[in-house]
Amino acid sequence: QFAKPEDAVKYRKASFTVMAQHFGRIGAMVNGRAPFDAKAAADNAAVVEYMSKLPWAAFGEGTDTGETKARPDIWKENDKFKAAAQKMQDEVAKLNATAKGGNLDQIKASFGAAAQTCKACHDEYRNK
Ligand code: ASC
Repeated sequence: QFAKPEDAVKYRKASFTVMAQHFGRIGAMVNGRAPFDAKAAADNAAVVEYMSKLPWAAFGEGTDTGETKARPDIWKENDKFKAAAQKMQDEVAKLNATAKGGNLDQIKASFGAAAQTCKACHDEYRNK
């Protein structure tokens, strides 16, 4: 799938970067740093949901190398890591569904739940 481990590392970082960018645009609206625009929120949530599916294939065996903050526990307790990744994807899918409804209070709640799954995985599996 990836020619070199470094390619996998680059790919997963790139996909997280795009996801975080679009998640952050929703965050700005949710936190009042940007005006609420229901269409923009829904468009961004759709990108986030799509991107949330991509990084995981790039955490294969042997990709614990080079310029990465990924902690070895990802591979030592891979089932637990995969479950955490799935939880994020589930919450992000809910955020996307909520965003389609256009209700800011509901989007706030879904955004918070999704952000919590980002943080849980970072606390457990990402080096500072
Ligand atoms: C973001 C982003 C994350 C999460 C995390 C939530 O916008 O880039 O990694 O939210 O900060 O706690």
